[in-house]
Amino acid sequence: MSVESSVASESAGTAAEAGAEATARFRANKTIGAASSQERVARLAGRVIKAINDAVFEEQVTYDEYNALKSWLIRVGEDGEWPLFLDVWVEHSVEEVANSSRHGSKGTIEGPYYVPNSPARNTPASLPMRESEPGTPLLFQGQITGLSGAPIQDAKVEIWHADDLGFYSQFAPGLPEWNLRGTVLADAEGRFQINTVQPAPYQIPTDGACGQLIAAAGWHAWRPAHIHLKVSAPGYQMITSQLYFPGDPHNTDDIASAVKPELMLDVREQEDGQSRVTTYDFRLDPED
Ligand code: MBD
Ligand code: FE
Repeated sequence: MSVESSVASESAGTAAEAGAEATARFRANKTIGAASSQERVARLAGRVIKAINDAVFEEQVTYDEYNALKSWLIRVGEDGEWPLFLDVWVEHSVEEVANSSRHGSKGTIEGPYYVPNSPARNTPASLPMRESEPGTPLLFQGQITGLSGAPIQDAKVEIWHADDLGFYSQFAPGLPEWNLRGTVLADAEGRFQINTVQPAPYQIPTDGACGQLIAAAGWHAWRPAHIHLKVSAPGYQMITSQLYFPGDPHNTDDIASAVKPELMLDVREQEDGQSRVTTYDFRLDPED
């Protein structure tokens, strides 16, 4: 396939296709830890069930509304959108709880579109991309240190993001497998330089169950443009994060509630007027 035709054939695909892929990825990649104790299961499941029943009484929910909920939940599964639904509306609070005792860089949610084992390259590196990848070229650079600011050896940056049309490789048809996904190995001082293109804002699929809820509630489906990262080094806690671009209209109303002030990039125009550069440093907490 030529570069032109591969750009031209790129499309959103259907919600059910992206959902099926995200569901399969989750099943393949996430190992569920040791089962919780019976007490913990009873406590958590009991609270969630009680919260729903409380809402039924407080809102005087009708049978029509109960059946609408039932058919919608069935559809979430059929569309494979449980990963999307949970990562958009629930993961942000789980992340906040999980990382509340860290002292280093802030993290945020992983979302449904991470793929492990992306192609590894030494810094300075370009992410895998098409020959004429659309979008503004972006040099993303920085340094990975410990809490004291001392450089860390053998650090690496896993990075993945949407393209200039807002599509993720492996979750939208017509894109090369590893497009705009890579693992960059930092130098001996923890410094990295990554050439990529600036991602576009992302609209979650509107033709599936989540889109149906958004339309029915009069919400919007947008996330601000963002770069996903996992930064790690031996002896340190991995940080999962996302970085955002100043001025994006959805920085203040992200549907996934995953923007934090500490995650805003400072993006400069390069002298050529055609490309941009941004520097962001990571401080990793030691393993406990
Ligand atoms: C995304 O790209 C994303 O990052 C999240 C959290 C949810 C849906 C799509
Ligand atoms: Fe994303």
